[in-house]
Amino acid sequence: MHRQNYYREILRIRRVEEEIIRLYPSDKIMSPVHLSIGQEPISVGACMALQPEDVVFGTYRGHALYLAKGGDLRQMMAELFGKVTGCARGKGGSMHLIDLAHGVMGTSAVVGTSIPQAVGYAYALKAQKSKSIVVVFFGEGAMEEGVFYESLQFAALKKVPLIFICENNLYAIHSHSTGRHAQPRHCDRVEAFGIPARRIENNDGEALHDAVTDARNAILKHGAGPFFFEAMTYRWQEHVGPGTDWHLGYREENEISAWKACDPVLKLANELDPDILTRIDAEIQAEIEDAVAFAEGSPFPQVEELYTDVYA
Ligand SMILES: Cc1ncc(C[n+]2csc(CCOP(=O)(O)OP(=O)(O)O)c2C)c(N)n1
Repeated sequence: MHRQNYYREILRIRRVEEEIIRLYPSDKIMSPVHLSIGQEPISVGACMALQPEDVVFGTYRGHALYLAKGGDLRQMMAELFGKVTGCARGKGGSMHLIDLAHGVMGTSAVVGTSIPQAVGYAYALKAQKSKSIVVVFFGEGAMEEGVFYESLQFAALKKVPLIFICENNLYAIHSHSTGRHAQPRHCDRVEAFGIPARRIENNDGEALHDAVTDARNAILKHGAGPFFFEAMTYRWQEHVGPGTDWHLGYREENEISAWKACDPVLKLANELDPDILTRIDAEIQAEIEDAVAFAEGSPFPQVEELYTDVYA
């Protein structure tokens, strides 16, 4: 894995979300935001193991995934601003990002819903004997949905070219995972369906990258699949919104220090040449300024568009 690119991709997503935090009080961003700061290594590590023709499905906490898979930053920013140039023509907001040209098939506000869609897509790829795979990302909260188990069952039965990635950030809104699962060993439960499952500790995007690379090879060369990875990670901000939530009392601020200690941004910054770091920072800053200016300068959708792309 190219570590400089890994660093750059993570930093880019973090700077974009820091800009969202900065802009949020201005009310220019027209939708709720579920920030992924802290969790970026998971999307980046996994997506760096994919090819452009592979596709991903995600959740409302989807900025990192959208950007890591190559989603267009201008269109994402315009979508957050509710502008017609946004990736969902300004009607979806932060929770409904999509960029078909780059294999981002969509993100959804409803917990668990993109999982069966990903299985169906992978089933279609298999029928077409395609040389690409599907990766679906979801939180550990989605593992409480019945549809998750139906999806495992069908995906395992049909051996679809799919990788399930559970981003386990320990919390669903304000409740800890241990208070929600009688059997907390998620991988054991998944293995019971006949799906190889592995837990990856410490927000380790590089280990996830290698695991996804191997899984992808096994799928495409040997018809293996599906696979499941539980990637342990941690959300630094509040569940929804631009702030932090330590004051709510459901988690302690000192819990974050261990996660910050394994944050690749700090770790890799110490390893890379300072001149390269400065250049990367400047390039990212310029790209973000351009995307915000694009969003600001774009029009809102016309009233006539209200019912277009509405199916019922
Ligand atoms: C079907 C459904 N049930 C409940 C909700 C409300 N809800 C929104 S986010 C969330 C927590 C999900 O937690 P997790 O899957 O762990 O993802 P995270 O937010 O931690 O990324 C819940 C229950 C919803 N959006 N959809």
